[in-house]
Amino acid sequence: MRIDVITLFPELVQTVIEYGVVSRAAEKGLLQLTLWNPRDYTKDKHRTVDDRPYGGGPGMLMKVEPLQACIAAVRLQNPGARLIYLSPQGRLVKQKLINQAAKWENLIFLCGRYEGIDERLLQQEVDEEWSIGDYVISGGELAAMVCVDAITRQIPGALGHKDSAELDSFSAGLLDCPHYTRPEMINGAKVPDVLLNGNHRLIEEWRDKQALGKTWKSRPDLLDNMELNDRQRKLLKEFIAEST
Ligand code: 4F9
Repeated sequence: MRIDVITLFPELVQTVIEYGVVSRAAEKGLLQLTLWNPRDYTKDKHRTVDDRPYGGGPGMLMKVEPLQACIAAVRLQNPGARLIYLSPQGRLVKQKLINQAAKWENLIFLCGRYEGIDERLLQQEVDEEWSIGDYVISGGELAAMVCVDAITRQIPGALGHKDSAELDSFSAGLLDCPHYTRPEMINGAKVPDVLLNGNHRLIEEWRDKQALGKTWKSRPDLLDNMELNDRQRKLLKEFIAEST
């Protein structure tokens, strides 16, 4: 998969492929990340990348011509890629969208800085507008890095099979169950007995029940659009009974 990112801070975005799963995916050739800086497409002596908004007011916008030239250069190298603009106005990014995008093969992320980008340029160039959540951050870079990481995890071969994407939290639409490691006792808090007994059927049942219970407690909205099977409904009923 090839992902191009257009950003005024390429050194920041580059760090997403320097660690962990994403770094190994890049080494294996599963992900090719290319960074593009609109500043390299300026023509004035000061390499200006911002411009004033029509109508006045505080804040600046990204200067149009360097951005246009940069996008054109990216499209030459990555034709047919979908261009995704990251902004709080975009479609909320959920696991399902990430999983779809991982199959698209070629992506371009456009990171805005300052107050954003001229509306006409967005209309003409952008295929999708995504948001990673209802908050404002200082630019699209951190959002692009979140998306690159999440998408890379879904590329076949990127994860070792022990942490395969199917085992991830959210693959079943539920939150993850709690996890425990050594020591057996931490400040008086013991590991749940079921995890120490080696009964793998009981352990799996406990984990499924905890995942359902955690989701019910913390994110009940996730259960609203889910069809639980008989076993899951029984486990959640037990969890609720035990928690009251
Ligand atoms: C982008 C916020 C994506 C949430 C970009 C300021 C942004 C954002 N999701 N905020 N620039």
